Amino acid sequence: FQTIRFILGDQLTPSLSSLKDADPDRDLIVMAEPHHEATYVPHHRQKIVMILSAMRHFAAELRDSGFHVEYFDYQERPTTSFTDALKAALSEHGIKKVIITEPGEWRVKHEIDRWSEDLDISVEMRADDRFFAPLSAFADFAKDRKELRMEYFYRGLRRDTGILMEPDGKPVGGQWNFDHDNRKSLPDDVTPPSPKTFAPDKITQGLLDRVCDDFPDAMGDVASFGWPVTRKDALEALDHFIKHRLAQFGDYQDAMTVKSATLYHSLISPCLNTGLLLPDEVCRAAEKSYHEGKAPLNAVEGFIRQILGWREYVRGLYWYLGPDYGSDNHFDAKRPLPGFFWDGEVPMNCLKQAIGETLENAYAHHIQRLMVIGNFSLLAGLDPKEVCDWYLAVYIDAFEWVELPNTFGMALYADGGKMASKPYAASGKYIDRMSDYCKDCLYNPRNNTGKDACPFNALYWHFLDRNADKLGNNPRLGMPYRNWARMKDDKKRDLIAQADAFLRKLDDGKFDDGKFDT
Ligand code: FAD
Ligand code: DLZ
Ligand code: SF4
Repeated sequence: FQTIRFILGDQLTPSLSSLKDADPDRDLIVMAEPHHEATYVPHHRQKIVMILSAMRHFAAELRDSGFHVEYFDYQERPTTSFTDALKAALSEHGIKKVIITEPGEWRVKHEIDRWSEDLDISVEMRADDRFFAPLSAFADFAKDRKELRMEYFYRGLRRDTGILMEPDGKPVGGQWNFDHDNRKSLPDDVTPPSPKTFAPDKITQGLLDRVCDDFPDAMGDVASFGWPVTRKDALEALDHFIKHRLAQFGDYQDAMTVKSATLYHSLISPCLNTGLLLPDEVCRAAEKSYHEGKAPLNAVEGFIRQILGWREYVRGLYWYLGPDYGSDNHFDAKRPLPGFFWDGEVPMNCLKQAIGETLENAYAHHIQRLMVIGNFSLLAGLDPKEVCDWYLAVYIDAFEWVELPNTFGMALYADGGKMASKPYAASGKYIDRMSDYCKDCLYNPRNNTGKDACPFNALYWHFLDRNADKLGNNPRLGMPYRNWARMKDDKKRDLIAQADAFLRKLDDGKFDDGKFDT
């Protein structure tokens, strides 16, 4: 063999740039399950199983198409790092050249950047073209702009791709954004259909049987595992979503309910992020459903906006802002992550539901991630690094390029507004409006102080008050700051005391019976 084609665990795409001109006679495929990749955060067990199973299936498919694959699995051929695996393959086959597609995080990129010098080989790193926009497009967009907002990047990509565009260059339906239609709570008599799940095959079951013993520091339950692990599964999952869920996706996009952990969401993020599905085919399938009259525009635009808009935008932002993005701490938030993030034992029902479902399924939908867990972390002043590491560990779809901007930038505003124009801070009244969580909670979302007051309410004002120097001039927060200024002093004092009492209990680890005195 003349060249190694090194394939990473989130690069499971036959049309990958590093595979484009690969020849089974000349090129050796190398894939690895290094110890470090499974342990740099205590990943959810379902995440480890999904990635390793999908990798093993992909390797088998490459072998079926004639390639020789050197596969360093963690059981039979254990390695510590990608470098370690590459070294073994290089010396076994006497090869001096490696081709690889750029990885999904700075940490791995820095590791690969050392290969040429440290191993005395030639390394060709190719662009990852499985996105709509090359990285240079984001740099062009960012040039001369004061604010890097998603909406304008998204509109540019709508024009470039023609997705949901009229021939005259106008957006289909005459408007770019249907968000105002997409904020319904779920009516009592509506029950979302179950998502498509996939019974574990032999490869997946073998991993499920071993994961608890072999990765003792990993977290989360394995019982509910039903994730796609092959391209075939992924296409079925997409088809099922388009047929059975897309039409309601828009209406209930921001809703939360104890009745369903997934509502009408697509659950395709792990497939997109590992390369089992490509964003273009997903958006085109949704667009087709609209043109065939099977799903309304608010649903289809809302769904496409997540992929062509948010997903492309956060990827551009991650690479544009450089490897130090994630080291700021705009609000100087220092509170350690409470223990209930790891066991879901918390009396606040919204957190119990969102964290509990996360631990059970390695999944929570966007509004749970943003407006329940993220909102709590923001208001309670949790340390951004600890929060980001938690998100990177627990979600089936968590790779740093997408996890970090969402958590650090969008949910925590720890970047001081590089991503979001204001913090996504909200009181319990928002959660009550968008969910049925409060009905079964010890607390009352309408009360701000007193024993049964929803903790989010006082925390919301505490957050605004303690950060008034950093947020007071933000025009998008004019209204709440005016309300705060108009409030009577004794009411303000009560709210601050209520929040302080809650935070003291949190710090003392006593937040387990759900009762506290002001
Ligand atoms: P759907 O609601 O069906 O959306 C369709 C697709 O759109 C998703 O599969 C995803 O690929 C894309 N998408 C939606 N929202 C976003 C977004 N904000 N950024 C990027 N892509 C988006 N998404 C990840 O893929 N990995 C993460 O690690 C991740 N961490 C997050 C952390 C926080 C704090 C927040 C608020 C959001 C995070 N998201 C992350 C975005 C979003 O919550 C998930 O993509 C979504 O919940 C995945 O479920 P789904 O496939 O059912 O999504
Ligand atoms: C997250 C992860 C895990 C758990 N395991 C592997 C693995 O065994 N092999 C692999 O190539 N990648 C794995 N990954 C993904 C990497 O940590 C990392 O996010 C990607 O390589 C970035 O492109
Ligand atoms: Fe969450 Fe407050 Fe509602 Fe309880 S009352 S579920 S803590 S928002």
